[in-house]
Amino acid sequence: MTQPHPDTALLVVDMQPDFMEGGALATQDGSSVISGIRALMLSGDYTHIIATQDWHPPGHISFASSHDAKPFDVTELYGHEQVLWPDHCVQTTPGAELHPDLPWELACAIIRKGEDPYVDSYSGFFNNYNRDGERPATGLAGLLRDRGVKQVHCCGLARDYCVKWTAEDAAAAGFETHFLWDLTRPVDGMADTQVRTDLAQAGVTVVEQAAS
Ligand code: VGL
Ligand code: ZN
Repeated sequence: MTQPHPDTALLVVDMQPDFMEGGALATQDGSSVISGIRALMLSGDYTHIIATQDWHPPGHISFASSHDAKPFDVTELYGHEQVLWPDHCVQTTPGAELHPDLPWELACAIIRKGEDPYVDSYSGFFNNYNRDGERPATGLAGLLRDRGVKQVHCCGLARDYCVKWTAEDAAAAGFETHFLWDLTRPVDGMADTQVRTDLAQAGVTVVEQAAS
């Protein structure tokens, strides 16, 4: 792309130290996507750049420490599978900050998620299921529609959770959705094949190499 595309948005998901090397819930090599994402943000190709930020209160229901459980144990919550995570992205802690090496001044909005103490939230569009069997919206779909966005490009962390759920919800909401594979990193690299299958099923286009 050489011209900015007014109908395309870049969604930069959960680029926070807790998801990078040394962080509480590190992905594989998470910091290695910083330079490519910075380049995309600075490219001028995107009229709309939106960030998401995982932002949990202490004692969040997704934390193993809130249950009698070990990190990465899987349980059921409101009838759906829930992975129990190490404490991560606790509001106002350094690990929850948006990574300082990215140009956040170029983002037009930051969607915080996971603030409800009793509900997890992977996607930038909807929370995970709550006790009423609903997935409350964040308002991101409306924000994008109001700005005339038709296509979204998703990158960030983690490939197999928050970027995947965000991309699937974007496609379901009617946006033409690209998943910038090389600008994502997984919690579980063994899941890559399943992630590709799920994205294809959801109608998301995987772009192998966005960074140049
Ligand atoms: C994420 C697990 C828990 C993510 C957030 O950003 O992918 N994963 N919270
Ligand atoms: Zn989280």
